[in-house]
Amino acid sequence: MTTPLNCQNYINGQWLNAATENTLNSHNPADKSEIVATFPRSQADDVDRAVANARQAYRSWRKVPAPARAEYIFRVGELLLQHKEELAQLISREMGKPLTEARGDIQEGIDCAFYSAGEGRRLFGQTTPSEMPNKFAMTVRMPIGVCALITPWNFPVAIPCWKAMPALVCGNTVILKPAEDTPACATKLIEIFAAAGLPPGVINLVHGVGEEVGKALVEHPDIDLVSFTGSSATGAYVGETCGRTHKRVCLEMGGKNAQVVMEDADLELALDGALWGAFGTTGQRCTATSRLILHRDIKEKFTAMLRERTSKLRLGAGTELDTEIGPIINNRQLQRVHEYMNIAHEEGAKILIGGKIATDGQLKQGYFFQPTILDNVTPDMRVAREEIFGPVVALIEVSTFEEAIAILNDTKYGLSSSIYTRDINRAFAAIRDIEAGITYINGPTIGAEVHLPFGGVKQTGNGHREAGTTALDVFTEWKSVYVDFSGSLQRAQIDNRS
Ligand code: UN1
Repeated sequence: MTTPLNCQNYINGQWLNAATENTLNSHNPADKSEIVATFPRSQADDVDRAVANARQAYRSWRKVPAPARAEYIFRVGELLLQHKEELAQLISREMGKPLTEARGDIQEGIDCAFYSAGEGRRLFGQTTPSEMPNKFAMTVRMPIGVCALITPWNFPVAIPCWKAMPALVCGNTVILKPAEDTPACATKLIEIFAAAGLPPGVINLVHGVGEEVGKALVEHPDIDLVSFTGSSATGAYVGETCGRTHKRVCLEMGGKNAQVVMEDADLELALDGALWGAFGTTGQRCTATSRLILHRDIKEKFTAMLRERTSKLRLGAGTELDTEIGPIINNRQLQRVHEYMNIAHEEGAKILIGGKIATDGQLKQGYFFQPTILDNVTPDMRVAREEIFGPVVALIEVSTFEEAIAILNDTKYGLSSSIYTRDINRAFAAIRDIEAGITYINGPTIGAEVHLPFGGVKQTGNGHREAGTTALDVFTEWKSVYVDFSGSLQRAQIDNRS
């Protein structure tokens, strides 16, 4: 057992304890007796200090040429590559995901670094003709100011990266408030940003709990933008508060993603997709496959195939090489997932496999839940409507393509979606008719790439998209610029009309 990492806040280029000196611990979810890190339980005073420094730093950072700002982010990408293995070990230990997935988490951060940094030499605006003679018109992107980034534990490196990197390249300064479950991952990540030489105050880290640090940031009068990924309930509070206090806000919230398997699908391929989509990262992705919508002609066969493969999945600590399914992040989440089994049972669904807290051998040291398939699920059941965020997939039978799409869309969320079919016409009809921010054809619901927009429709988001060039729309505002070189007053809409 390694000694716990002593995490601190990072404010104005300095590592500091919280003003009150109160601390909290993070644990290894595969072995609850192991404390991974101790971190400050910061309060509003610490937030004030971070905001004041980020504001001060913003005054000069916004004037650093964007290609020069991007140089720092290229360096962060190189450092992440160098430290990939040790960071992956830490992610597996603190968050629980298997090492291969932990490497993927960091790789997503690396991809984001190189992609966002490339934007330093683009950040394109437009030029357009003026309606008046001897007048020039263009648009430029302007940074927004001080951004609060509130991030979840499930992608402790990728998500902070895909928020912070474009924010910084665009000329904003940032304060990261990471999830309470993964403070060590956030600390190591910010150490890397610091090692890249970013000027003091440009990136800051304030540890603590949502109700204290998150709240203080969201309500702070000197924060200009909040970017939040997390639950819909918290997102509603963040959105409401930002509306009241006139902040820019980008929200990424829940999902109830479905994979459709039509009767003409390649069933082996659909099976690989379903297993990865439903049980990858122990179902703890916003993009996880939570519903499998199966055509009745293949339902029985596919269900048997799925059950067989599910029964062979190996649970264990993420740090062990043969682990396929890691633990659930904490006891609260474990109990929540478990509670859904009662709900499923009461509503008439059948637990085909799994459904229990896993306690065999070493597993009882951690928060493990058996990969679970719920059968006989109907679209009105809670297990078909609510985000569970665990290794649980609900099977819903349909008779037609139209019914499949209608059920897929019958949710308040709209993040990711998938359909397996060999029929090109159905594939394109699905692309047109599915209500989601992401649609995969013959691929699982998880696995978004950083250069495409990421986000969802309906109650999953608030109209923004992170990643891709759309991240620039989150972290900049447009300015329209008119340059009149005629030397006289020219009244638009008037002087050019008779
Ligand atoms: C999330 O779960 O919030 O598409 C992010 C995916 C990953 C990102 C998931 N690239 O599954």
